[in-house]
Amino acid sequence: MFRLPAFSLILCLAGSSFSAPPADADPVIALAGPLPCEEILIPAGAFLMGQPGSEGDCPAHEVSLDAFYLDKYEVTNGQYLEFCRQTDRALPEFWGQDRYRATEDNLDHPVIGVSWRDAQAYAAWAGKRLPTEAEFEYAARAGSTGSFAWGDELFPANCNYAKSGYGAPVAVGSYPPNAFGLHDMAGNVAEWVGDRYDYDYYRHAPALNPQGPDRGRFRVIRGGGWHTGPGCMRIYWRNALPNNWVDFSVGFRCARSVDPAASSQD
Ligand SMILES: [Ca+2]
Repeated sequence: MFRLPAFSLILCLAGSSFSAPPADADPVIALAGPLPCEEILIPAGAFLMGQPGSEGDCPAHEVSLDAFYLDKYEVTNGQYLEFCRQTDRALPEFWGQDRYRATEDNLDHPVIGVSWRDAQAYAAWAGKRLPTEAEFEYAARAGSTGSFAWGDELFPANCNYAKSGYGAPVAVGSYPPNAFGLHDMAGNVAEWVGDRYDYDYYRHAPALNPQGPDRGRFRVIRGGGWHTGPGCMRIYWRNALPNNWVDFSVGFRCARSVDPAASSQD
């Protein structure tokens, strides 16, 4: 079982600048709750979201965010399976298929085959929420202004994508973390975020804590997956799927507001 005794060990990063944690800091916290989970406190700050140009991930625009917590890893098969057992929820699509590592022998691999509604339900059960699209990009950048968290070039050793040679998800945390200590923000599985999708949203998005459009059946996915090409690994890349879609390359991770009153998602 994955239950933890009721404790909360907080060794977190304080501050409001856009800077990575110092090398000797341990920003990971272990939570009391339905499952053990490691989170990282992402400091408040401002960043340039998107890229210059005229596509859907344009224009680059300044966004300011409050501090928030973000899961260090993608939600795993083991965590999602426990959620299904405790809530009588149906198992994910593709469950039992080893080619997607969606079996009880792969509990440390990311869950796939879950819809946005499934992801949102899991997050609510865990006392969390999905990250906003802006939170995801800010956390994925971890201070980087390049196309990737590690610079401007992509190599198979950087993350699990179509050219990495696995042809399947790998255990979460198999690749190095970014400067915030987050793993797999690029690759392994693409990740649902909370926002609805609008191709032109960046042209009129608010500068402070944007939450996405008010209407729309499509939800944003971020980060690219094991099945997708190098373009989807770019830090500003965005795409969207219907909220009831399930995919063998899409999972999620959870976020949590520092101020609980700031959380709302529907
Ligand atoms: Ca990912």
